[in-house]
Amino acid sequence: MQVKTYTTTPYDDQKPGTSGLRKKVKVFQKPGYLENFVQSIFNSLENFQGKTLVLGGDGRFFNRQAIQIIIKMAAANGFGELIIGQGGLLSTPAASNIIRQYQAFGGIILSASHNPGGPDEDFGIKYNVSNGGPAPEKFTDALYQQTKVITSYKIAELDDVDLDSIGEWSLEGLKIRVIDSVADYAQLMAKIFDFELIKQSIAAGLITLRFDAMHAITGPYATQILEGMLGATAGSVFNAVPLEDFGGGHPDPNMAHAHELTEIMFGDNPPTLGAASDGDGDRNMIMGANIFVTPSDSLAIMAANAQLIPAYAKGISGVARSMPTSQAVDRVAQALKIPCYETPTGWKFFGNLLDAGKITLCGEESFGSGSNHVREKDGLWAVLFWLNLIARKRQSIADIVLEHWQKYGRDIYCRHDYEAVDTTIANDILDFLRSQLPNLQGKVWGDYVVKYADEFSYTDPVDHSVSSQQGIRIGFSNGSRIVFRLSGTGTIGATLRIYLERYERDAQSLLQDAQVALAELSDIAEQLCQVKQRTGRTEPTVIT
Ligand code: VG1
Ligand code: CO
Repeated sequence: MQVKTYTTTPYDDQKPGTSGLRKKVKVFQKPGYLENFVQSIFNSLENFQGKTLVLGGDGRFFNRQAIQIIIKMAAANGFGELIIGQGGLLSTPAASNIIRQYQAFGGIILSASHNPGGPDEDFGIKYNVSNGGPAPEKFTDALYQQTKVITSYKIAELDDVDLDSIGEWSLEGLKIRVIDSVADYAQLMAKIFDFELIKQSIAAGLITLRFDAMHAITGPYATQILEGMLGATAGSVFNAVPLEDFGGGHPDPNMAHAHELTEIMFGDNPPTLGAASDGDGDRNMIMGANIFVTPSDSLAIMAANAQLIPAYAKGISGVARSMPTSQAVDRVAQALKIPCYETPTGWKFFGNLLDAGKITLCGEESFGSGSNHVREKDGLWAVLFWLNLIARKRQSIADIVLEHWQKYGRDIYCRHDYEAVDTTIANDILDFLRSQLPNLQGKVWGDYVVKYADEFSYTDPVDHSVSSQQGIRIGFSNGSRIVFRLSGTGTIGATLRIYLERYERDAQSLLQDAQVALAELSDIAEQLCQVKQRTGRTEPTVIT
């Protein structure tokens, strides 16, 4: 194999964020930019000669070009086998499954997830390790160091690979397999859930559904599973064809961006279940007729009912949630007498807990939930979980949620995002918040008395690694919380996320409107961080 070595100079902005490196496509197209990062990944790895690498992406603009480059670099660096999703497509959970199922050394996933795609929008790349999960911080830190000192990268002189034909080829000692992107994942889902029961319920007209694939990667997966295997009416899955620019939208499953679905679910004759997923298929939004289930509640309800799902029928060992996620699942864990872990934001922090068997289910407020079946969050898995649940319980989603609140109380929850804030202003806001922490305890605003105020730091219970500065937490004596943190996935300026949460036990007040119920906390948050005052904005960019 002819290998060429190119000299290069480092870029200083290749620090991976919450989920890999995300930049504008134009940045990734700069000479050597993608190559530097990929070579730095390989430079951070050891003992991968002759081993297998999985490759796939969410199909956004630049996916195909990037895959061809990575194939040649992986070959030049000594991988022995590449497993690639047909068309260069793999959803993030499917890629995680392929790494595990084929016992690959690791995988490179090309995605900027919920960020928009297209020539002027975002691209992303991340490395997953052999358990199928995102590389831990120790690895991404080492990788960042590599990007700062890189001097050359290697490319094998090979022809482009035909990504569209399923099959196996040998190219000068390198094995290349292009596989069906959906088949293995669909089989895994059929093993976890009671497909027969869901199918019967759909056939009997007890369950109707709509799934908004948002022109992103889950289109083919959802069509094959929901319509093909489970018999949902043709057209139940809409916006089902993946487009390089996601049809110009944000492929982010929340009521702000999945408005088509939201209109259906709050319109006349809504189906039993409405759901949407994101750019790379790892997020989910669950809706019932006239109701939106917050991701934090969804996780809690899944944990409380897990024994109704075949794969979890013997019980769950524990649960975990990211720190800003509401405490709803904590209450379930307490009732089930199982541990509940609080981790920093990002799926990479769940990997060790899952590997060690300490948890079975985990989730984040940002529309992510998952289990030990893979090492990524999994959008369609959550949809199938809810389908299985309503088929078993024969209840509407609204009834399931209300029953849950009646038993555990409701953690009324909402997130306010201020996007594209000037980076200096955003950092000043965080510094300003930090400066107040020592003096906040005992401070009173009406019914809200500050119980604790700190900056979240996490010690991994398995490898004891410490991750500090993971968000500012203000906890109140009535169980309410405000959390502030800066996003690690944005590509323009900084995004300030404010997470608001209030616990309600009173049966008469369970059905309140979240915005109304959280108005006072929102005012307190503004007094604490002054984002409106400092940016001149009058409201958040997105409320989810
Ligand atoms: C966001 C979410 C976080 C999620 C991450 C990746 O990160 O808040 O919960 O794990 O996106 O999700 P941040 O740093 O912007 O808050 V995805 O679907 O982009 O892979
Ligand atoms: Co995603």
